[in-house]
Amino acid sequence: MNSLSDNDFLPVERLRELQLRKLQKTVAYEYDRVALFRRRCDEKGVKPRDIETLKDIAKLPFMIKTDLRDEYPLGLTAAPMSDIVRFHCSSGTTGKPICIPNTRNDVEVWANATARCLEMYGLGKGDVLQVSYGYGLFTGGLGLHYGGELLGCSVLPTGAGNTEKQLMLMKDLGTTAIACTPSYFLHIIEVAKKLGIDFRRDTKLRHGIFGAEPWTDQMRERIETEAGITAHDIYGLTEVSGPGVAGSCDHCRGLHIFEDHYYPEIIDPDTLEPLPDGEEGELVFTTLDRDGTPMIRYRTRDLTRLQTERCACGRTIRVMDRVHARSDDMLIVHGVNLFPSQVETALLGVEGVAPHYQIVLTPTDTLDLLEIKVEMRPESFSDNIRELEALRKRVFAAVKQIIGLSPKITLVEPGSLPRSEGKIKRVIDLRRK
Ligand code: DLL
Repeated sequence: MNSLSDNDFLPVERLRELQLRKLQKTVAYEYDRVALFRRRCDEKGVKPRDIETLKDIAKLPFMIKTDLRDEYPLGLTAAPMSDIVRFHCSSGTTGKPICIPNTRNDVEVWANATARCLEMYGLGKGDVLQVSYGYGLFTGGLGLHYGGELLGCSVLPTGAGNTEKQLMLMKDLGTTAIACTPSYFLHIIEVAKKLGIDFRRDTKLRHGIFGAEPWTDQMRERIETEAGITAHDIYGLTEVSGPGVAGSCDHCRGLHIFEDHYYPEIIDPDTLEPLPDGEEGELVFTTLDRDGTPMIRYRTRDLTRLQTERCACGRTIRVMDRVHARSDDMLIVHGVNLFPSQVETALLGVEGVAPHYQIVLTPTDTLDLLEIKVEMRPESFSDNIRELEALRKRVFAAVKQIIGLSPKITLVEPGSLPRSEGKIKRVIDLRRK
């Protein structure tokens, strides 16, 4: 066994002991150094010494994104500024950004988790890893970069964008794995088609490492078939480091959480009570090895479940279901809950349309108007009105069956909806303006 991944296979009791030790240390460290955390603990009447078992974590207060915004830029920093080697920030959609300072140790712990994740996908020395996530304040680029180097891959730091050049380098340098958002990879597939590049014939690409946004199992199959690669899921968030908090494994198709570094809980988002493994709710993380900005019971807003079954790969670290939705992604339309990923699932079952879509919600005097713009595939784009109407009806029926609402379906020309090099924006909700 490779020493990098030893903690993936620890006997469960030893893993829990390790987690408890680290949790106690983190809570004491945070209590000593971060005023907001100390105040909230004092209000709840809990002291670091009250954490005697892992279950006692439930006594601690939660942290939420607003705390990071309110304390922007450095109010939650626990380490001295002289120990900070890097900042990452995430802009969010509204208001102030959040800023996460990392110490050298934080960067190393993060690289360790990301390298283990890549190793789980089957990568190693000899692989050329093209990192096409954005470099900079976003954690995608540098996170995969450091993990890839630690594992011994040859990293090709292209960053996002400039797709034709990406494809040229992919061919010339023999890229075997690409890391980017799934929506950007769909765009890369389109550009490759236009340039007459066949991934199987012209490249050595075998792995795609996709994350930073939700993507469905149907999308995964589509990508695997079109590019002839294995599509792996990678999950993470800026607040607790970045990519590599969890990654998919071929045996379970969920995501193993590197829980010696990131302790997971699932809570009921309404009552905030912890839920047992197996039940779906909001994912909460406590960082166990970070010094710059430790996060204690950070509410991610992501909805998932921790699986109860032991994975056939032998790893003892727990598995969560793939994240298809955030609680704040949920749209309420005519009183019905709608997640964008449901629309993606429906579209991927209809021949003749591409998985590029946009949901537009417009207020009217009566019911809000739900419109879904869907791109046709080049081969089904024609002037034949009857054929187009038949396609529109097929899309309508597939979407209605899954979401239970009757949207206005508008078919649009191939390539006409915006593409993204990073996270894609699928919803335009004009009701919120
Ligand atoms: O997206 C970190 C990352 C970079 C992950 C590259 C994977 C690959 P943030 O910008 O802070 O960080 O956004 C974090 O993105 O809470 C989820 O809602 C969503 N997310 C991230 N990975 C996945 C995934 C990066 N694999 C937020 N599936 C998270 C679904 C994901 N959602």
